Amino acid sequence: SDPDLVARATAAKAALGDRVFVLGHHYQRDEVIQFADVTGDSFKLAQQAAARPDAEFILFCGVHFMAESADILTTPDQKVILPDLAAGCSMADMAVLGQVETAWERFEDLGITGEIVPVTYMNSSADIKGFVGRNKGVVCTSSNAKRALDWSFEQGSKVFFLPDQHLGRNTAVLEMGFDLDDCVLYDPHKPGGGLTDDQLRNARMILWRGHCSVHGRFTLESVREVRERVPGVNVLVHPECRHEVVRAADYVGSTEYIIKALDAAEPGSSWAVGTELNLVRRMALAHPDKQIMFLDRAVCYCSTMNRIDLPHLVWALEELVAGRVPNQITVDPDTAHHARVALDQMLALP
Ligand code: CIZ
Ligand code: SF4
Repeated sequence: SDPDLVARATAAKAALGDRVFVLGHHYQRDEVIQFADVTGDSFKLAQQAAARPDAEFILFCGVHFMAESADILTTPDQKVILPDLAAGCSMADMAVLGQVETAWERFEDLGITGEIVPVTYMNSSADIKGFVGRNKGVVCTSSNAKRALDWSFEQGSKVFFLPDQHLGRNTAVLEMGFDLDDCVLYDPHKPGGGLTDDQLRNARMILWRGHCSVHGRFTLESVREVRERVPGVNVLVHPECRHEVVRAADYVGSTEYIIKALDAAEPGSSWAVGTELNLVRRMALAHPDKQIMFLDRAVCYCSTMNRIDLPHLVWALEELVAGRVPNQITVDPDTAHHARVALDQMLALP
């Protein structure tokens, strides 16, 4: 990275000292990660933000929904900053509150809301988490999705899973023994979600039609191709991948799981990893004694994660040094309260 920008970021961060705490998501660029005080997946970063009540500024190098979660979990005096406001998440954007409320009204008309527990993946807007909190549901991450579903099926007989259809389906079918037929796909762009009344009445999992634009691009063909090319390869994927990809893989798990698996892998072993490219490249560099490769060379970075680059980081830090607060992310108190209820329910899962 540009030595001048590195020097400016270093100087600005030193000038701010403990007033600023820089969080870096694993999918961030190396040029940004080098300035992170802590790295993690979205869940770990939310916890880390909450564990730093003395830091005046939480500089969040990640995407918008993560900065919102940090704002919800930190004190009112702390300011959460996202270095580029255009760093959104295409998956989170696939579930807009108005659409979700329309779906819920449909369920109400059918008289089934009493049996439905809404569950939202961490990768969703604060509005959606607030909706879930208001309706006695729970937030989940890719590492506790099964526990969240187990709890939900103790509360009701159906789950309305937002916004990632793949995480919902993979967890229900591969970890809980559901049939594919137990899951239906609610499409917010079709009248009535594209589902009949009977389909909704009979379903155990109502999956929202959302997906990750990075993980959703890995295909069964990617898995076949790498197995042919690299004999003995271990295929390791994130549960945001399509069902058939996860089924064909050898290992599936969250970002933190993937990192631990690669750290613990035998020297000389080969790994084809189906997750974001910045992370896979960093893991390959960290383990030159293992053959760590990307599951499909046609899939690339998360473009919104990559919006946070060194120039944006330098700008945000220098604004803070100058006494201004750039790009603050705030969640309105009512939404934050209900979102917090759903997040706390997750933290209380057995
Ligand atoms: O796909 C993502 O953005 C993930 C896995 C985020 C996270 O850290 O949970
Ligand atoms: Fe969203 Fe996928 Fe990017 Fe994660 S990798 S921030 S889920 S688009």
